[in-house]
Amino acid sequence: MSSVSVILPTYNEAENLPELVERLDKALGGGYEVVVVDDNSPDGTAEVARRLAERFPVRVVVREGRRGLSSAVVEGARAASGEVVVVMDADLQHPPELVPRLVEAARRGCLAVASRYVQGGRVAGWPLARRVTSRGAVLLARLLLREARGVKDPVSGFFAYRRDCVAGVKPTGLYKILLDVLVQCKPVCVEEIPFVFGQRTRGRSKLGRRHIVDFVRQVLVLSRWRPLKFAAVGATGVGVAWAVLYLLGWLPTVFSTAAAIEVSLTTNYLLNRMWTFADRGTPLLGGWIRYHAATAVGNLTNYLVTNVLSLLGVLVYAAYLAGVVSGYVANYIFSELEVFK
Ligand SMILES: Nc1nc2c(ncn2[C@@H]2O[C@H](COP(=O)(O)OP(=O)(O)O)[C@@H](O)[C@H]2O)c(=O)[nH]1
Ligand SMILES: [Mg+2]
Repeated sequence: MSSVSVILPTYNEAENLPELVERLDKALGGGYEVVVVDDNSPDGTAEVARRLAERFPVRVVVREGRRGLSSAVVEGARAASGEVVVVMDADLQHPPELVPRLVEAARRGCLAVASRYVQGGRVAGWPLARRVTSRGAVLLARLLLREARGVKDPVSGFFAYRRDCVAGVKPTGLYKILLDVLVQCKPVCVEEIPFVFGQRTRGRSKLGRRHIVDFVRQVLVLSRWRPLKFAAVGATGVGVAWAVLYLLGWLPTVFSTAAAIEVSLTTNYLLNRMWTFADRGTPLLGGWIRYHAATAVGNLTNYLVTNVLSLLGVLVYAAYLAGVVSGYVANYIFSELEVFK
């Protein structure tokens, strides 16, 4: 029985595994096991791992006909025996020398995240496009997932936590398993430890465009599709506003538009409160007031766009639709961050 299990998901990492296991052994000394979860790599990674098992406490799990970093990590945690699991890439981009510090924080009951985006952490040698994509991913995760908001690098692939929890996670995406751990395990504390994400010197990255699409889908799933629900509620609000504009057709547009906005704002708020953000327990009146403040920019934009377009001769219903579309994105961001926090 070892108290720490290092989970190494691998796909074509035969060239990196020996150096990694040797450095892990040096860093940890003893009382650990390595669980290699290999998706039947054509380069013979599993064979290399079995040879390493003759000299080190290495176990090998080979999955046939399956791919996916996240599911490999969970299967590794299920096969592991340690109280704490460390999850890391097998390509030496995650320095094994950091593992003892992660383990120490995890033993204290925290989710320990090796972080590229706290003071002292960084990535080495990434082209601008990859930097921007990574920052965008962090931003999206923190905007849509409350559990990720306090974490500077919620999409790191290098972390340590209690095994029982990681083993029970249901992966919602292909490769950002830390997001699942944050949302599904709800750790009481997260400790971020800075590290430099190194460059790959051997083998090649498996990251592709489909992983970006998969990531966006994963964040939407974990957010329980909130942005889409919010948009659906917004669509009902347009119907409500059109009805008000129709009923108040005898009033000047500057007044009927204001009434249409106020009434639909209120129905939108009520629907978002009982559906989109049902889990937040937002107080009825206080939330309604904050919702006014949060949607003020969007509503003002809507009001101006609608009136200007209708002055220019556009049918008021069409003008209103254009106004609503222009305010939607600003509204959503304010609601996430200020109203339903
Ligand atoms: N078991 C398994 N491991 C994978 C899979 N895809 C990637 N990995 C491993 O996950 C780690 C990170 O992958 P990598 O391609 O280096 O991603 P990058 O560092 O973001 O470019 C490496 O150890 C890979 O071998 C997969 O489909 N199955
Ligand atoms: Mg890598």
